[in-house]
Amino acid sequence: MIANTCEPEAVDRQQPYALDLRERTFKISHLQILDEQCNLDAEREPDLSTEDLIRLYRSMVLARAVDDRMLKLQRQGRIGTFPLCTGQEAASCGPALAMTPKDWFVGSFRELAGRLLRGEPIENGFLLFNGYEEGNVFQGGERTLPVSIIIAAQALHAVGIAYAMKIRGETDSAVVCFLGDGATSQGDFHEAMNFASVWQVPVVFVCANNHWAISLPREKQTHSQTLAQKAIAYDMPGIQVDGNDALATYQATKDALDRARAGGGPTFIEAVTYRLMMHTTSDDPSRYQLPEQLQAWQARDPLIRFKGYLEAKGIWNDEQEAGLEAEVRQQIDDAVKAFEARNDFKPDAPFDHVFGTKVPRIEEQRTEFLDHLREESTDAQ
Ligand SMILES: Cc1ncc(C[n+]2csc(CCOP(=O)(O)OP(=O)(O)O)c2C)c(N)n1
Ligand SMILES: [Mg+2]
Repeated sequence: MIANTCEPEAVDRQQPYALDLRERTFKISHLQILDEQCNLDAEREPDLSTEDLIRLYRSMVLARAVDDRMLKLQRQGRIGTFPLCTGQEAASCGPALAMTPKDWFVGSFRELAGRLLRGEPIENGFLLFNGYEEGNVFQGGERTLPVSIIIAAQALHAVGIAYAMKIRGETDSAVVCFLGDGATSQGDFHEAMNFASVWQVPVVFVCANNHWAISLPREKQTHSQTLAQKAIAYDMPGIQVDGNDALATYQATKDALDRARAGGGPTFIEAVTYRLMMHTTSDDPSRYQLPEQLQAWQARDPLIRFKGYLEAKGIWNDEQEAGLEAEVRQQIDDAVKAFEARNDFKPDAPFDHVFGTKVPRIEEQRTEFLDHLREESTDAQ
């Protein structure tokens, strides 16, 4: 039950005037369908086909394996620095499964699992984190926006797209905007939430509260007890889900998308999860993270519990697991091979995209940059 305090009756004229009258008159609901011991809330179990359930599991397993391989490649100097998604697979895969190809996927940089489920090729991640523009492009991905590195900027893009859809009268699609806990401290986030609500646009915010913004813990990010309650000030539903429970992230997003498409306006979902690895390969979490906290969250691993659920349903077994592992390994090997066979890297590509046409000042900078690279490589020889 969500009781918003923004109703006119929130103002109680009978109360004596006092600055410290801050009664908490709202409650935040929390959705969990499959807990960490694989106990299922059968009443809330989503009506998903075996095919969809396996697709969901497959994407989570694939993302975990891609993360692992990319980390090895990065340590060998074969790709650049990148953000890891291990532990957070359910927070993007459940929502991605709830979306149709007509919905817009507006992400940050930690939704590899959801992107793979949506059909993005594995190679894209290798390309993107090695400076190739093409890492953001894929066949059928016209409604998947590029990875946003600028924290919370994508929330404005999401609301802008949703506003355009409302003006065009598109009622068969909506926007899902992914962001992190740290993003809720950015001005862009609040502007996006405000306009989403004022314009009542079809957008669903999925905020992965992974407890960290690099090394800053969630407790130092905001004084609010939950991130979900931030929605109350904008008069939109704000709920919390177990972000490691793929059934819950799927169901909450599906409900919010149905509501958005029916003209019900925006929703904010806080998916409570945990970043099990480093922020990016440039980070060392052992400098700031308590080992006990990490261990507690390892036990809540989204993959382990989902596999247990599939097994209990009788639609998954050890043989299928071994087959999936081999298939995933092969897929990743092929993607690495294809990526490493490329020799078309264009270091000055960013200069192509500053303006639509060539501008003399930018071209001067391009020449200067390429000269500098040449000098550096001559020095190195
Ligand atoms: C506007 C902006 N400020 C700072 C940064 C540097 N930065 C990169 S990731 C990050 C933390 C983001 O935390 P959160 O939103 O919780 O996402 P997470 O990394 O945990 O997925 C910061 C501060 C940035 N990319 N953009
Ligand atoms: Mg975070």
